Amino acid sequence: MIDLRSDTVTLPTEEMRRAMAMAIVGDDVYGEDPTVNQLEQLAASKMGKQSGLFIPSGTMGNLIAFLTHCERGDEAIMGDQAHTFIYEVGGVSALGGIMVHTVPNQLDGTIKFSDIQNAIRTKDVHFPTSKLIALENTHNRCGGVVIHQDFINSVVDLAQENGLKVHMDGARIFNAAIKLKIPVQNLLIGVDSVTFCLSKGLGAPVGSVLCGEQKFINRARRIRKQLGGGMRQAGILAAAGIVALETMVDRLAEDHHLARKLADNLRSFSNINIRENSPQTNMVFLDLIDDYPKSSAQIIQELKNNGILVGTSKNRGFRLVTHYGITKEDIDKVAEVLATVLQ
Ligand code: TLP
Repeated sequence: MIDLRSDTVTLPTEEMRRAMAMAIVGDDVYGEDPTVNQLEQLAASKMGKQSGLFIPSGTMGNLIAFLTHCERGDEAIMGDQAHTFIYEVGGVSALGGIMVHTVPNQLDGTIKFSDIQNAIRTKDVHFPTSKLIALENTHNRCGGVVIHQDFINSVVDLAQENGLKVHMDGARIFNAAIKLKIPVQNLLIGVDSVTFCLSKGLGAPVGSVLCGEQKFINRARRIRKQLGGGMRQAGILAAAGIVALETMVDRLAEDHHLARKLADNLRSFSNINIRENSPQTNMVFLDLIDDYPKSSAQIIQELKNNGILVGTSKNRGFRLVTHYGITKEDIDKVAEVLATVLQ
């Protein structure tokens, strides 16, 4: 199968498997797993933060960040296309009693400055307290688009002026940094916390790291335990994460190149439109034109019959994600099969 549903489907490299087999481990709930400690330090230094915390998933990383920044009844501001709003099962509200205050995401993944400004509550006995602004980079639903430093800086300034914190859902922040050809920490200046994923384009089998100031991470560690996310000999997993950070970041450029190639191959097809802003990184979004007779479910099935898996997006759209394990030949085959299926 050529699996373009997500970069979450990547399989660990040989080097990761060897590192996992050889990892020196201990009980991480006691802080005694040297490999986890090494991963957390490495991750924090790459993000330009004081400390890191190894977490089973990106979803739990975002949840822990929200629970650490906010108390019950506090409000978190985020885009209406944010992963934290749409794809995290309402966890921050269900488990944290946190109010989600959405503002429209623009097509480029940003949010209008005035919309954020207007969403911040004044002090009034009737209102919830605004505590947090959450951003996402790259922005998944907006097309895997890159959020630039100037926008992030302006949000950080606004947050600081109003006593709010900023959390970055940086599940794919390395894709953004590679695309912009800048150190990842430049995208996180003044940002209070960031979650990034080891188990997407970086290819590790499991895990994300939450980074921030030491005091924040100390509190986050307690919340991870409260949620049942305290892992024991987790160095087996962290070992793959270290290999991911050391060997898999630069190659993300290949995924971006293949996504661009795929989009270029499909651009002349008359039954689909490549979505505006796509692809900037490793995601190609496309939509069936309105009067095309086949349903998206039908297309997905026909592609599957030909050994190709793609994801759905919105009503009549698809998401095709390039990643480690996808080759130039695969991309050519996808274009060839789509040409037949879309006739
Ligand atoms: N996203 C998944 C699905 O949940 C949609 C995917 O296939 O893209 N933040 C962002 C921006 C993400 O895209 C994801 C995963 C997460 C957080 C959550 O990561 P995990 O899957 O580790 O919980």
